[in-house]
Amino acid sequence: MNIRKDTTSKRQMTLCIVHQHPRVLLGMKKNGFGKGRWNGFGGKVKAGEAIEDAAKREVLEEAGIMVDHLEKMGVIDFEFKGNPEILEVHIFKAIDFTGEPKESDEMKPQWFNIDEIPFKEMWPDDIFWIPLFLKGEKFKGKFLFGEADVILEKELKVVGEL
Ligand code: 6U4
Repeated sequence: MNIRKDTTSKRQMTLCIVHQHPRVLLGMKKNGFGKGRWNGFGGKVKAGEAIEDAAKREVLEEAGIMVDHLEKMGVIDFEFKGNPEILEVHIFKAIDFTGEPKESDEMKPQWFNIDEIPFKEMWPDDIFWIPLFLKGEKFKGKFLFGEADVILEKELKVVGEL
């Protein structure tokens, strides 16, 4: 008998960008995955946790602020060649928050004008989907990364609903 073994698995992650037009709040990742890059706030969804709750928890842990209402803007699968784990990243927009952004062990928050987003110091996929995010469009996508985080394959489409 030939049993096919599917070795890929998906891990749910969150990513939240606070957008108070014309500025966005990003954080410089100080350690771990994506270190040295500006990014939204987020991380792994814990077992049994709702994705939106995970997004709020991560924003509080990493930026020290409480976001109340989140809008899901996109879902992107990130695959790294040779790694069977696919990151299913759920991207949220927050407008209002309480508290003052403050540096944590993981992230250093900073406001950027939307004309000055530091794409060169961000994940290379961000330049494709952040413009959609800023326009309020919802999107779905998939990126395959190779050596040195070079994009080998890219799929991105605007969707009516997620
Ligand atoms: P911990 O749990 O702290 O060990 P770590 O491995 O540091 O986790 P984590 O949890 O901070 O990672 O999550 C990584 C963050 O990076 C998530 O918010 C998802 C996000 N992310 C991953 N790939 C990305 C990509 N290609 N583009 C992007 N964000 C990405 O903009």
